[in-house]
Amino acid sequence: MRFLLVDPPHKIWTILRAWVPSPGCLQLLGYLEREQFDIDYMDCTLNENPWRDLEEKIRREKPDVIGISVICTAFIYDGMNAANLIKAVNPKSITLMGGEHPSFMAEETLRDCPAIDYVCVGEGEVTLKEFLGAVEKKEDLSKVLGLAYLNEKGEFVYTGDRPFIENLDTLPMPAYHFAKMEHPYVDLPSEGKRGLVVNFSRGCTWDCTFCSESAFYKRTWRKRSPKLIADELQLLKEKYNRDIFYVGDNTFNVTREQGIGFIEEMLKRKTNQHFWLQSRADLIIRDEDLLDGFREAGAYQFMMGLEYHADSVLKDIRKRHTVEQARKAMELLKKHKLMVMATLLIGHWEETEEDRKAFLKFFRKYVDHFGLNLITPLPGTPLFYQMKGQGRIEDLDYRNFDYLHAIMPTKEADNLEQVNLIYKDIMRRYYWRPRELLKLFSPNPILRHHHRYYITKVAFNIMMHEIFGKPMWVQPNYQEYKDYLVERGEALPEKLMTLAK
Ligand code: B12
Ligand code: SF4
Repeated sequence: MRFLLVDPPHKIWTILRAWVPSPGCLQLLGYLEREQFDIDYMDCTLNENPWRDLEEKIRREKPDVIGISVICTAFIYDGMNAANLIKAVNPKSITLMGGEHPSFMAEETLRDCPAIDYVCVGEGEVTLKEFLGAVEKKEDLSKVLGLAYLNEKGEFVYTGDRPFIENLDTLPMPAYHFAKMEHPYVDLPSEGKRGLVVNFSRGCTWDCTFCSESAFYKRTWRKRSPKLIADELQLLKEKYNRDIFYVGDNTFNVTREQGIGFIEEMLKRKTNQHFWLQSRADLIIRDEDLLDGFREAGAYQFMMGLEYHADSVLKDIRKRHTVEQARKAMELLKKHKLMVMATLLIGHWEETEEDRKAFLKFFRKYVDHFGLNLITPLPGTPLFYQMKGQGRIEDLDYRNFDYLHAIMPTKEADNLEQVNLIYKDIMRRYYWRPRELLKLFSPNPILRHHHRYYITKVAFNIMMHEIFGKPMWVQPNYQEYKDYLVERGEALPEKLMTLAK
């Protein structure tokens, strides 16, 4: 029985133009390979003609089961379109979708897209293994935990929660050999070196209201041991020539021991690799004595979700740290020569222009990388249910749930377009300052490179879009599914055209 895992054609991240394989997919492949399943992988973002190549592959190889990965809410329609295309080409293929959004919205996903046979709810490895085993042996799928589907009567069935894998060290290494690591597109632009996104832990023990991660992992945190992390990084250096990484772990150093272990291992290995890690303000303060060690071990930047400059908002979103702690953490990182990347959330209900002035004043003093986002009620999060209950969600087109589009109005800006303009205005006010432009000549090579890249590529593109209406950048091989169907003319059933979102 042949299984194909598909990362459907979708836009890559315009802001960073990070074009990297999904760590979750590679982890699933590594697991299934160890279990000796007959598997294949297609990261459609890398294909010259993503939809056509997917169609041809299905027609040619007719995999028995096709898994579709959807890691962002914003990609759900891409996943549905892939399922529609797969079923149109080979109705016998069984389709199974996994990832955060379909997990939270399993019933809605199944009802909206009949081409999806099953949804894997939650962590994928064990569910997928049991699912494939049961399909192969024609066993009862209702016994496989973590599955959702519609039965013959059209009723929604959920087989029950799949327990989390207790020890992540029992997982094999992600199957990098399935990814096209040498493909010129596979990159995370940084300092002119070829980068990658990696992931070494799952979840987070805090409970910020907007966070889909702590909701998905039910406020738990599990991690790989520092030795295995270092083994993986060493492999990435030696076999794939990767020296710079965005470590996607929500909160890298939930425990001090994890930080200490990482520092010790990386200092021992001397691989001379560089890392952008994620943490929280309170943990940076707790681990002040480790910051030099982190730097020596290769960390060049900490990204923290500092969100806002007012304690009332931090309390409202349950950030569980204060503005004073945010300031202190930024100062400490500077003191220890680590760059500060702050992810920030604007668009709060009570927000006024005065607040935005104070917001800019507070953050621009310290921040090297300004990760400005619009607060977004991601399905599955407490914020989603809260906002839904209050009738504040005005846009339910999931394509826009990428933190860059307004989904909710504020008390003052009562239409979404106004909120979008506010976002653009803050970006302009932050980036077009002499101090920010000076970073183009910073002695810090990473900061200098990032700013040159950002200003010449991203900011310039946004400016041209706004002034001259030039299209926003998307990767050259990106194609909307609808456009593909038009290009294909009669070859696909007409019904598909109406399904294409
Ligand atoms: C890697 C990553 C990226 C990479 C994408 C790489 C890629 N090719 O997909 C980059 C850096 C480019 C990126 C960008 C963005 N990302 Co991102 N990213 C992550 C990150 C850090 C790690 C994901 C990961 O690998 N996790 C580890 C694996 C093990 O978990 P997993 O992917 O969920 O997979 C498991 C299950 O979901 C399931 N599963 C998944 N797929 C499938 C398929 C099948 C068939 C089955 C059975 C199971 C299954 O099994 C897996 C193993 O257990 C997460 C945060 C996090 N720590 O998870 C955010 C995250 C996924 N990103 C997010 C977002 C919003 C974005 C952006 C839209 C913008 C932004 N502001 O960050 C952009 C735009 C994306 C784009 N246009 O490309 C959100 C998504 C939230 C949501 N519900 O929409 C997350 C959760 C972070 C967050 N909370 O903000 N991202
Ligand atoms: S600290 Fe970060 S990862 Fe943890 S719940 Fe809050 S936003 Fe999510």
